[in-house]
Amino acid sequence: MKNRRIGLPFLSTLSALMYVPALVMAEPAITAHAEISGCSDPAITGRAELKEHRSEEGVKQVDVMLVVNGLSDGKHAVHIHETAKCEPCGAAGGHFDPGPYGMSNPDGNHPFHSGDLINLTSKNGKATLKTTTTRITLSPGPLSIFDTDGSAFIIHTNEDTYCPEGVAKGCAGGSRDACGIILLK
Ligand SMILES: [Cu+2]
Repeated sequence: MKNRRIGLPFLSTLSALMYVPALVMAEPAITAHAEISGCSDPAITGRAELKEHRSEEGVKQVDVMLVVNGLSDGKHAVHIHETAKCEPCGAAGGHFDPGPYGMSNPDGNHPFHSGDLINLTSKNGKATLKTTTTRITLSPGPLSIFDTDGSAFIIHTNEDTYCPEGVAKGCAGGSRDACGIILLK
């Protein structure tokens, strides 16, 4: 008589019962957006999308996507500024930087402010930027851009040189071309 492996179905049922997969609780994505408008030029318009997710090690990261039309061709500094106000664009205040260094030295920390991003390059009046930052969060916490007075994007007239010789006038992009208040979706 052929040896029938009757034990196999039982064993596979047992091993399936013993295998308890780790509970992976998918966190709902936190997203935000901003409508971008020119500070004085109504031809400048755009939109920003932000999405917070965690790295494999659990670090909060925020993807930033920006599309802006109507800027002059070339590079433009982009930062998250400290206040959710765009009228006038100066009301957005300085660069978002809630850490202790930013509190004590609001201008001196460039390009290491929490809200410092990278340059946006405009070509034929169209500009897109895709970047990821670990310096801010959308969720509550010490680096949340949704603090008591909110935050806003500022797009500057010139490029961010990242101030290699220390902070000098205009090295972080100079005057302000466009602004957008950041809102949770
Ligand atoms: Cu700025």
